[in-house]
Amino acid sequence: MRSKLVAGNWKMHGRRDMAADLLSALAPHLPRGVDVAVCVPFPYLDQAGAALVGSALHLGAQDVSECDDGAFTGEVSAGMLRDMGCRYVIVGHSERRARHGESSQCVADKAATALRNGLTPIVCVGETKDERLAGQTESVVSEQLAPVLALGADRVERLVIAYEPIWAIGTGLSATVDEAIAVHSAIRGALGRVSRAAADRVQILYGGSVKPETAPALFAADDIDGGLVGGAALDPEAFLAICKAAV
Ligand code: G2H
Repeated sequence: MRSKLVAGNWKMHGRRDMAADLLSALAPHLPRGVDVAVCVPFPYLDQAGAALVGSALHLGAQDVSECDDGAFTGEVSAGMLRDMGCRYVIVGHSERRARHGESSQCVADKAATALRNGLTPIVCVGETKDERLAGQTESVVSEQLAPVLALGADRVERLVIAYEPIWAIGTGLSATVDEAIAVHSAIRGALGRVSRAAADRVQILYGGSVKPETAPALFAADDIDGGLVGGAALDPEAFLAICKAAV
């Protein structure tokens, strides 16, 4: 039986005070029975890591270099994220694929580097509105996942995957439960072709305008193992309600 995971993605929001306020509003009130993480901007990881010592709230980052140490100006290594106390790192968020031209192979390389350094990558996949309308959702997601699944059973079994339809991100328009289930079960099927353990163990999160009102029905589905939450993760009351919906 897989546990549920709710990860907040703060994106490029806030300043030092907001990070402190959010963490102190969340950490003491986490429900039991669900793993919860916050993926904070790089500059506040150290502050967050210190604030979360002894807390059940896990720390994550929003990106990582596929390279280890070296002359890579502006990049942040997986080893640095470990130093900051991170457990998770988001890779291949659509905002990075679109704005920074990250290919699916690059995303797989980032996932491999994260795993080698003891981090759990949250690998994001998802289709555009046009791709959905053209009936290409499953083929797009399958192509995005192919280099990740090629990492082999040993590594795939340690991933988290987030299905985030691009048309639902930050739009207030969530996928319906049935739309999400269809893609999640296709992903589960693809994991099963890697190994039985991958299909059993890998948590598949839904992301895209998750709200306290939509979370309960989404999280009740067998193949939806929690959420990757953007906008609502900036409101502690809403984020905690979403976490409770996963219990
Ligand atoms: C999707 C999600 C978090 P939001 O990007 O990864 O953001 O919940 O604001 O749609």
